[in-house]
Amino acid sequence: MTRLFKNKIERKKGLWRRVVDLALTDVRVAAGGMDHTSLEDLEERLLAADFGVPATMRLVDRAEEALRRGKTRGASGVVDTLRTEIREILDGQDDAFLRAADSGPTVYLMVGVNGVGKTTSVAKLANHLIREGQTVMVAAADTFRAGAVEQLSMWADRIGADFLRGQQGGDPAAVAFDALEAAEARGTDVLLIDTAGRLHTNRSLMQELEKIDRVVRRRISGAPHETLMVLDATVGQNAVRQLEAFKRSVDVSGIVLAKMDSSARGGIVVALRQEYGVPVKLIGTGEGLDDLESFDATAFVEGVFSS
Ligand SMILES: Nc1nc2c(ncn2[C@@H]2O[C@H](COP(=O)(O)OP(=O)(O)OP(=O)(O)O)[C@@H](O)[C@H]2O)c(=O)[nH]1
Ligand SMILES: [Mg+2]
Repeated sequence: MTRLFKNKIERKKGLWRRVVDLALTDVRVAAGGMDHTSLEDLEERLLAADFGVPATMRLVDRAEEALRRGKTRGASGVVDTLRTEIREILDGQDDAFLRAADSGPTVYLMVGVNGVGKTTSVAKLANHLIREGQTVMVAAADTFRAGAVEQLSMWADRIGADFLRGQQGGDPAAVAFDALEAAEARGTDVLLIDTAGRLHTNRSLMQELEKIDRVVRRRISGAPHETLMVLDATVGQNAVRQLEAFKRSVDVSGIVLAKMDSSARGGIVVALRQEYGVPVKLIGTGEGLDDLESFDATAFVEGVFSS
């Protein structure tokens, strides 16, 4: 498997500062003022920052253990322990890259619940790839919501992507199939398939998604090269439940964490990885085309505990 991104998506200056200030100041403050009596405080703040119960337990246990054994000397020791532990949770995260096909079109499937930012993320990613010199087709396999096809069509016009239109009310799996055929025929480098938002509790819509996935798998071996689940960073632990449910239907390979600009709880990145092993690959930092950045685990960990 070759890698698709030639360059890392540029991180905007100050983003990590913002993530840390918004999301993790409390955690940093708690860790910085750590002594034997404030483990509970640290635990509360980790939970509030959306680290989730398993990651929080793991981090608090380690901090406690380190304090008990006297391995660490007060605050800076705890900070070091937490930094190491979070880095370990995020380890192996190949943040900057998405998988690409060795030959033929690379296919990415974008999935998620309603309104999380799928279509916007498709546009942002397509825009980035076009700027890198790739030819890109976007397919509107959201035939359900009125206006969804037009929304993507407008983005495609604006960024210069090929566009494959689905019929309103038509079978989204058929749209995906047509798009695969067209991308192959035209020698397109990357095909991005946008899907309708669906609640993970709606069995028939999840079956529809499974069908789209099946069609893609049958038509092109190795595809989809990434199944990207878009999650809204502002919904907290709900995002973890959504991932859990979608993983039962499709093989989610990476996460696009949208709306990170409005989230006050960056620990969700750690929770998703700790609980389901799925890496956050991209983050959305606004509504504009340029508001997409690659997730950098090292910068994240440094950011969490730098002062
Ligand atoms: N602040 C912010 N807003 C975002 C981001 N990504 C998307 N949005 C906004 O979220 C809203 C929904 O975005 P869409 O891309 O239409 O979401 P969707 O998942 O395709 O929605 P459905 O197709 O209806 O399920 C829009 O108003 C977007 O501008 C982001 O990273 N930050
Ligand atoms: Mg959409």
